[in-house]
Amino acid sequence: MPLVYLALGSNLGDRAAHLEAARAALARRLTLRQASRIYETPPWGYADQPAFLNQVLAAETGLGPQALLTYLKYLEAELGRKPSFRYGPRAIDLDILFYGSLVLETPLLTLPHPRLHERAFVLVPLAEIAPTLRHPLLGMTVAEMAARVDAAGITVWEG
Ligand code: PH2
Ligand code: MG
Ligand code: MG
Repeated sequence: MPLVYLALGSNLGDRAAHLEAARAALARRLTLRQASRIYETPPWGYADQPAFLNQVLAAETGLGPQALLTYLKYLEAELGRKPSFRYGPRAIDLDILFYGSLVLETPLLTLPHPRLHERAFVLVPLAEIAPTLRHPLLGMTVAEMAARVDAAGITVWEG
């Protein structure tokens, strides 16, 4: 089964509880293999919103990429996510970063995640659990990508 890497994010309500509920819900359909620590991260893309908690998970799943995406969207709704605007605040965000080394571009899903290499809030936790993972299109490892982004303001969240 392919190893998939998922990004979890929350910046509304009880952020840590949202991440915990997401991990528990994901474990119903995926076998969780690794979890990064939780990081508190400054909002990226749209500054005027609360800080996020972010975490990255590695998991095995029998779900194909599209079925996995559908499942993540279903879980976001089940966990209480309400519609917002692009890069805006959300109770829970579940994104696929990598699906094995699959490269895919469909109207609904692009893999690897098309902006992961720009995002310190993804690369810092990802580098903790998968520093040698190589981006199939960019040729760089996660550690190399993480070294190129500005990680200012990102801290391990101690609860
Ligand atoms: N998610 C976004 C937009 N901006 N910033 C941080 N720090 N963490 C996120 O998870 C995040 C964001 C849209 O998905
Ligand atoms: Mg996102
Ligand atoms: Mg998302």
